[in-house]
Amino acid sequence: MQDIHPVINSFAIEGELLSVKANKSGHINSTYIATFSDGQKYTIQRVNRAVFPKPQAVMQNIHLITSHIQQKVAHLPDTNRRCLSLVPSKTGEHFSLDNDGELWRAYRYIDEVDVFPFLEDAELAYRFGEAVGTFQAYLADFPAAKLSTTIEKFHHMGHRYSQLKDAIHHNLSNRLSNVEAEVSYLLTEEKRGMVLTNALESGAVPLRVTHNDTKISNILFDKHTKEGLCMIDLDTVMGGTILFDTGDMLRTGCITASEDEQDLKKVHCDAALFTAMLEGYSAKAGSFLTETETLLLAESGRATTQIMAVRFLTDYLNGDVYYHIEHPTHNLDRARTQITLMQDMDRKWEGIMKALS
Ligand code: GN1
Ligand code: MG
Repeated sequence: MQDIHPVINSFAIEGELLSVKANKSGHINSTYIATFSDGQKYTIQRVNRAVFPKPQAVMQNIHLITSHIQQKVAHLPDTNRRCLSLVPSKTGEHFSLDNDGELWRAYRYIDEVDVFPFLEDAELAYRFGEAVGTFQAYLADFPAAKLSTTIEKFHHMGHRYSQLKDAIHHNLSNRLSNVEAEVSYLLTEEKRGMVLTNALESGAVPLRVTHNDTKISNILFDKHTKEGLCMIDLDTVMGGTILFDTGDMLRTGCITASEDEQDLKKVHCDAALFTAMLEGYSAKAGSFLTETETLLLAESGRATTQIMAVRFLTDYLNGDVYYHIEHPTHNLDRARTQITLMQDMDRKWEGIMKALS
C-alpha cells in the first residue's frame, strides 16, 4: 500500500492522524478511512484516472452539487449527515494532487450508518426509494447543463453493446467459448434494452441531473431511524435521465443476493421489494415526473440490469481491465447474476405491472 500520509497531510485537517484503514467496497476508486486524535474521521479517496480521464471536472461537479444540496438540507435536523462534504486542501482546492499526478479528495466521514449489499425487507426498500427520490428532488432545480460530462455515453446502451461486440470480436483473453450462452442471450435483448437511450435521445424524457450510480451500497441508512440519509459516490453525477437512477435503484434493491453471488439459485427478483422502492420513490419524486418518465419506471430497472450485464461481460472478455476484481471469474459472476435477475424479472413482470397499476 502506498504511503498516503503525505496525501492526508495535504488536506486542511487539524489534529494528529491516528490510523488509516483501506476500504475495499468500490469497484473503481481506492478508498481509505483516516481517524484523527480528536475522534474525527475522513474518507480519503484516489480517483481512478483510467475511468475518469478528467478528474478535476469530476471534483467540480461534486463541489457544485454538494453545495446545492447542503443549502437544501440546511434547515433539517442532522444536516451534516445528509450530504457529503468535501474537505479542502491546504491550498484551498477541492482535491489534492500527489507526486504522480493522481487526484485525491477528502470527505467528512458520516458515522452511525448502515450500508447494505442487498435488501431483505420492504420497509427498507421503501426508504431506499425515498432516498433516491429525495436526492433528485434536491437537484430538480439545478441546471444539468452546468455539469461536465465526465464519462461520455456512460449509460448509452448502443455504446455499451458496441463495446461488447468489439470484445466478442477481439476475444482478447480467449474467454469467449466460456460465455456463449450469456453472449447469445444478451444479443437477443439488445433492442428492448435501448428504451432509455432512445427516450433520452428523442426528447421523450427530459435531461436532468442524475447520480448515475444509485446502487444500494451507495446509500447511507441511519443506524437508528433507518432513514436513507445520504447518497454517496457522486463521481458520475452528470446530465441524463432520472430513469438511470431509478433503474440502478431497482436493479440493486430487488435482487436477493449480492451482485457477485456465485450460487445463482440464490439470485431472484423480489417483486415486493421492487414495488416498495417505486412507492417510496414516487412519494418524493412524483410531483416533478413527466408522464413518460412515470411510464418507464419499471422498465428502467430491467434496462439498467441489462446494461450492467453487458458491461461486466465485456470486461470479462477484455481480461478484467475496468472493474477491480478479486478472483478470475469475478466479472463473469457479476454478469451472470445480472442475467439471472433479468430473466427472473421477466417471469414476474406481469405481477409487478399489476401491483403498480
Ligand atoms: C461501479 O464506483 P462503484 O463501484 O460504485 C460503476 C457503476 C456500476 C457499479 C456496479 C464509474 O460503481 O457504473 O453500476 O460499479 N461505476 C463506474 O456495481 O463505472
Ligand atoms: Mg461509483
